Amino acid sequence: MTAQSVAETGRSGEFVRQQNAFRDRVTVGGRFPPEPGRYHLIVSLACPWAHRAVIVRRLLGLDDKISLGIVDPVRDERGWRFTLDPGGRDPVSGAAYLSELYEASDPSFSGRWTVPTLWDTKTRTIVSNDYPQITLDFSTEWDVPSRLYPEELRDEIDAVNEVVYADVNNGVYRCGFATSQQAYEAAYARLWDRLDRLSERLSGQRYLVGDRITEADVRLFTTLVRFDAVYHGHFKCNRQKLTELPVLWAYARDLFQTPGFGDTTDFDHIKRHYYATHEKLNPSRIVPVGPDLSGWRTPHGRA
Ligand SMILES: N[C@@H](CCC(=O)N[C@@H](CS)C(=O)NCC(=O)O)C(=O)O
Repeated sequence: MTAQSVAETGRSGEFVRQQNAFRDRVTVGGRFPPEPGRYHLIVSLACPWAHRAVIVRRLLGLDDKISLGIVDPVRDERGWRFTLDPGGRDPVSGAAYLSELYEASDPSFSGRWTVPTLWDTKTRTIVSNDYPQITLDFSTEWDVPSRLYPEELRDEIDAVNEVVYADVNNGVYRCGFATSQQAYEAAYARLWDRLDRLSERLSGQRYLVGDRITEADVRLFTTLVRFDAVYHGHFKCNRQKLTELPVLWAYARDLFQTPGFGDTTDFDHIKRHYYATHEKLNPSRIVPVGPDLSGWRTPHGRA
């Protein structure tokens, strides 16, 4: 276990997520104004927090305004690598490792080099790795016809996001990274109680808030789409599979078929990342062949 992962475990064995280090924002009139072609969004397609930003960028039609950098799903001891790019370097920033961009932005930085990272090509610095704010700013600060975070629904979206984050998005990590039976069982109970409540909520409505897709659906989706492939087994979230939860399965598949969701989901990256990266949970690094993911397959999907 590295010093970094020790720092992420609380006294009774519960997983404690670190704070995000770069918290500037792209804002109208701010130090980093929204300018097409200026910013580079660096993601791992495996990572649920980064996947949010990829989906929102696509849903808002920001693809041609904000470029996308994709890292190798498997990190080495120096972190995320641009091995998928020609010559092993990100063509926009020139980096071989994401850590180089953290170092260039703050030579004294000593935290984790995380995705998503929003890089400013003009000042050659990281604007943000603050994933919850990155997607909200895409919706509100760029000139896009957006209904993902409409003012009249913000309170409700924020309230749903808060519990979905605590119990589901981060809840699966709290199950997987618990280092005591008690911490694991507490996280497991919270996760399943919340999934049951979300099933109930979605049994009477197509989307989480209002009558169209919002930021809240994007955030729930990124955990649900990874559920059977990694969280059910690798993180021991195994009361049921998503495919055994009729309401959530139908909801997730409905979203998967919507352009921006299924077409940004990469099950190969997801599986290779989780099983090969968390050495403590899976020392052999063997990536399981199953489960059968063909239930997701759609004309838009990459499954
Ligand atoms: N920045 C947040 C969320 C983003 C995040 O956790 N990204 C993961 C991938 S899913 C990452 O980049 N991890 C790199 C590391 O832990 O070294 C955090 O640190 O908790």
